[in-house]
Amino acid sequence: MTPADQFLSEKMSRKLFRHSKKELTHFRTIWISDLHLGTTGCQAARLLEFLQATESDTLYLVGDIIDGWQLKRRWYWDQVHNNVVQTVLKKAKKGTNVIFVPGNHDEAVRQFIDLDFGGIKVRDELVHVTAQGKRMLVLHGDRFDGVIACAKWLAYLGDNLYTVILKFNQVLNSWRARRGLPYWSLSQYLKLKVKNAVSYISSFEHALADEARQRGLDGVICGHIHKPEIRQIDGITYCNDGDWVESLSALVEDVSGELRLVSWHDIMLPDRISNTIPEMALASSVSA
Ligand SMILES: [Mn+2]
Repeated sequence: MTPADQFLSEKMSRKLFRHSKKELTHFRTIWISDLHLGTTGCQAARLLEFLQATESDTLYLVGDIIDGWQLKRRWYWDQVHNNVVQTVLKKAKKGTNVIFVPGNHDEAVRQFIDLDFGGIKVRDELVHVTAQGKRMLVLHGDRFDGVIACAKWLAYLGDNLYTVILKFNQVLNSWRARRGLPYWSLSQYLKLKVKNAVSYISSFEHALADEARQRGLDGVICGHIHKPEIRQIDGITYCNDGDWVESLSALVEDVSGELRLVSWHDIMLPDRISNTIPEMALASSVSA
């Protein structure tokens, strides 16, 4: 456990004390996805706080829960990751209807579709009916990636990586110049890709809304692109529950059937102002 983890878990114990049983925030339904447990990117301590401070009749795990792709390359698993899994199992045991819709990073679980274990139902996709009678398609969303899938990762380029790319660009072009080749801007190329990433997000959202429309449903609930969102697309309600790497967000349905996004801040620090879900960091220096 790193000092940072230690700090978070101590903070968590204090929060748990504050969120004694009757203070649990109750929702009819909670959707979370893209936890990426098994990677250092997963904000497991905050996720655990969220899970322990909330309760729901139904909890949907909308894919990319355990990152099998990353775990194959590099094992990262600590006590907090264990606690997250145990907390979910305990919820299932205590009567929460837990439904796991696998994503592309936990596609190994897809062989268990339609099976139940430890009280958790594994389903490929399903229709959730809200308390207002709205019929919502629930699925991870990777099926709609299409050929432009890789472009989205460029949207996550941070400033540091951008700096590295600029340096690499210089080296590359001095090499090209020595060979009499014309200047070719890698950074220009990547900027174009990031613009494509923006249009990727938009086309992803439209593709999912279209799918719901074609099936005669009222809306769709998905994850995958790590961009929390609720919006109307041509009369279809598009919801994305975000992720637990950057946005620390969940989609929730209250008892009256209203859907909304909540962040870790909203639940754990409701008295603080900074409770807005951050826009996905489309590193301004890159996209500008
Ligand atoms: Mn995914």
